Order: sequence, then structure tokens, then C-alpha cells
Amino acid sequence: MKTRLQPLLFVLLGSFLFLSSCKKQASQEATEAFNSVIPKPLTIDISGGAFFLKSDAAIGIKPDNEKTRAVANYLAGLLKPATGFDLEIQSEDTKATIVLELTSDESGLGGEGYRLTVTDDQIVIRSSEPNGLFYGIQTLRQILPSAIEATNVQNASWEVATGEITDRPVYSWRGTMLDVARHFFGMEAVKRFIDYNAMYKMNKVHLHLTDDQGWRIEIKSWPNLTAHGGKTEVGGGTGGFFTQEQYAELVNYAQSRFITIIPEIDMPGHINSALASYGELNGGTVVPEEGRYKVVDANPVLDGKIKPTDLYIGTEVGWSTLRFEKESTMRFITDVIREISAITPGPWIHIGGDEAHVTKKSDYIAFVNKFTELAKANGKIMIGWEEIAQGDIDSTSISQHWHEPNYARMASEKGAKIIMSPSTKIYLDMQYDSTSRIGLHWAAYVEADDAYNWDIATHVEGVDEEAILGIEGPLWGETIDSMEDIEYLLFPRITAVAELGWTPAENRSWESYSYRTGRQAARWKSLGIDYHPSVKIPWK
Ligand code: TNX
Repeated sequence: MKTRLQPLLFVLLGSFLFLSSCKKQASQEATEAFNSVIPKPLTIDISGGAFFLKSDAAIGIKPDNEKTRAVANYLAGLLKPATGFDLEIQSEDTKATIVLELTSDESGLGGEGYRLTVTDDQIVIRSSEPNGLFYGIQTLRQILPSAIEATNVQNASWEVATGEITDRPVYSWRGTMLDVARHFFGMEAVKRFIDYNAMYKMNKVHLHLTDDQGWRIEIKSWPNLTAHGGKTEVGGGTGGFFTQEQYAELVNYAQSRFITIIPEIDMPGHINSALASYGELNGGTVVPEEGRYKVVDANPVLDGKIKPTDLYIGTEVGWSTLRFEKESTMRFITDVIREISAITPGPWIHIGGDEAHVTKKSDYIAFVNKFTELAKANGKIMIGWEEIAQGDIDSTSISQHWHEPNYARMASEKGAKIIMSPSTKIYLDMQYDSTSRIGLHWAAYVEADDAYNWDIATHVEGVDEEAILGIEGPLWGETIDSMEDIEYLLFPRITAVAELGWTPAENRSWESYSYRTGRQAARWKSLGIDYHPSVKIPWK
């Protein structure tokens, strides 16, 4: 009896062991998604199994505090529309289906770094700071099926391949700029723009709030700036502006996505919208001279007062200026910098400083020095476009390189910090090629590969690498007037900005990046993004 039953028992035991260890293998799709994250993570280890997100899943947070709750709520909100799941948040629970844990054990990865571990029954994201948890969530988003981005419930199997990703960024400054001055974009568009940046782990969004064509931020002590100066835009549309309360809402929205808003008030040039709003700021008539412009002192007078300039709806640059010697100018810049600083919790304020072609050089330098002093007095770090290197700047200022390598070297020699925005590589308003329906091409045509194939650290020879904070891709607004226009110029190039800023040069290659970018298209379609189907990318 004993001997006859034994083989049968072995067979039964064997098949039980086999069946219980026979976990599901990851599909090719989930495996590819795990390997296609943008920006490319530091290390990726794939272990072959599969995790499935189901409706009974919960999100565990540890420790349970305001910050981990906020991140968990963001995650639940992100997963809800496409899955239809109401994921409960469980306090101090490291056994939950998805765990978000703050732990000093991961401090080696820095505050923005994270470790994401997927096993067949659990997903754990660990970081030393909430920022890292948020970036881990962005990675999780990309390793879920692309249908996760849909705005209504999808009939999908929410599979994630098992494995581990450890990650951290190279640069602390990763961002883009949106010009809301040439054409105005309202709250909804700017929020979307912020979300697109968050998706690729960017941490700065710079808003170009004023220019010749429009003043877009309320200044309570100078109300006509927006009442009059905000009324139009390039081409003659109705323009618009943000109240200070709306601006605060944008700052908070960005902050909840670990993005700092950098407000730019462009001075002393690019200032016609202010000169058109207040005659007392108008320092003279601008006349063309040998293809450039010149300010003549003749002040047109109306009713005993200096006449303001006319509003401007064209696209020429470099023809307007504040006058340093005017008392009203000093009051104006003092008030504006004070009010902007007061509504901006972040440490930075951008004072423009570009293309002041009709400002006397000595006045320009005096302006930069005055801006530096005012920014400091208001507790802010001053950022300016590269030309500010001509002023007495030091390690407390930041210069944004866009065109002239000499200015970048000059800033570096003076000890200033540098943000890289070279127009020939990463100006997001440049056309991809001559057939692009919108965009400019004064700097270059910037195809997807041009935007990717360069390096922040080595782009300008002779700049101290330590001085470089990171990267910003500016989207100037002369030719864009809708969300579709923004998306067409932003996608796919935003992924190049993100990867250059995040991933070490030795981990980057065009072959890998273009493949991974090609796989983003399905996500962008789910999100309704009108991306440019660049011929350089192998779209999937
Ligand atoms: C130059 S770059 C400008 C902007 C224009 C842009 C168009 C810089 C600091 N100034 O005023 O909008 O080119 O590409």
C-alpha cells in the first residue's frame, strides 16, 4: 500500500508546487514599457514577472503626514479616470498594494531620487523627500499601459512588469519657459503646460509675463499696466492678464507638482506695454536708424503730460526701453519687483535684460546693478538673460545663456550661475524644418535630434561646469495662439529637455532616446496631445 501510493503523492505534491510557483510572466508590452521610461532612469532591473493593479488595491503611506497624503492623493487622482478605481489611502501601511514611503535609507539618491520596486503583488516607491515620491509616481505612470492616461474608464488589464528602478537627476534646474506675453494663455492652458512638465520630472516653469505686446500680471500699484497694457497681443487679439490671485493659484498648482514658477518681468527693454500704459515712463520717441532703432529725446506731449506710446501688435524685438535717469522709472521698477517678489514664494525672480538694443550701455549696466540690489532687498535671487553678464553680477545671480557664448563665459568668470537655453538647440519656438506650420527659424531649424544631441556641460567651451545649474527650453509666443500650437512645438522636444537635464551623458544615446520617445505617442494620444510626428522618431 505504502509503496503503491508514494509515486502518486509525489506527482500531486510536484504539481502543487509547480502550479503555486507558476507566477505570470510579464507581457512584451509591459516589459518594453518598463524599459522605455523618459527621462532614462539611472538603473533598471527587470525580473520577468507581472503585477496587476485591481480595484481592491490601496495606497499605503509612511509616515502619514501632510506631504505623503498630498502625493498619495495625487496618485489616486491620476489613476482614477482610466481605471475607475477609488484607491483608499491607508495610514502607516507598508503592506498596501502601492506603498509611498519616506525613508532616510534612500538619502543616497538625493531628495529628487527614488527607488521603485515592483513585485507580483506590490509596488513600493521610496525616497528621502516627497519630491522623489512624486517622480517615482511619474515613472509608475509610464510603466503602466498607455491607456492609463485616458480621461474615461478603459477596459484594460493594468499590468506592470516586475523589477526595480533606482533613479536620480543630474541637474537641479530642469524646466521650460512659456511666453504668455506675445499671445496670452489663460489659467487652463498654463495648468496643462505645468502638467506636461511634471510628467517628465521637470521642476521649473518660467513664465515670460511681460513684453512689448502685452503686460500679463496685475501690479496693484500700477493698475494701468494690465488695464491698458494687457489689452492686446501679437496680431491684435484681445490679450488678457492674470490677477495676483490667479497667479497665486498657478504657483500653488505648480508647487503641488514640485514645480517652482519663475516669474519674468522683462526690463529695461521689451517694455512697450508699460510705456503705452504710463506716459510718465515714456522716455522719448523711437525712430528707425540703419535697420535698428534709436531713441530720440523728443517727448511727445499731450495736455501738458508726456504721451504714452501706442500699444504694439507686431513681432520686432529690441526697440523699446525704460530711461534710467527718470524718477518714475525708479519708482516703477521698485514697485514691480516688490509686488512680484511678494506673490512669489520661490527664491527666484527673472528680470529679463535681453535685447535692450536702444538702452545706452552705461544705463544698461546701471539697470542690472539696480535690479540686483532690488532683488536682494526683496529676498530674491536675480535671474536675467545672458546680457546681464555685462553688469556687476556675482555668485548670487543667475545668467541664462541663449545666444552668445562670450556672455556665458563672462558670467562664469564673475562666478555667476548659468542656465543653459541655447537657441540653436533647445528653443522650443524654432520650426522643426521649413515645413513646420508654426515657429520661427532665426536661430536654426531644431529637429527632434538637434534638440537631443548636445550636452549641457560642454556646449559652451570655457564655462565652469560647476556653475551650470541645468537646462530650460523656452517656448516664445510670437507664432502660437492655442493649446494645439503649444503642443505641436513642445512635443516631442520636451522629452529632450527632460532627459538632458535628468540623465547622465554617459547613459544617453539617440538610438535609445528616439525609440523610447516613439513609444510615448500612445500616451500623448490618450492625453489628447497634438504632438508633432517628427520624421526623425520611429513612432510606435
Ligand atoms: C529672442 S531670446 C528673444 C525673444 C524672442 C525670441 C524668438 C531672448 C532672450 N529674446 O524676445 O521672442 O528670440 O525666438
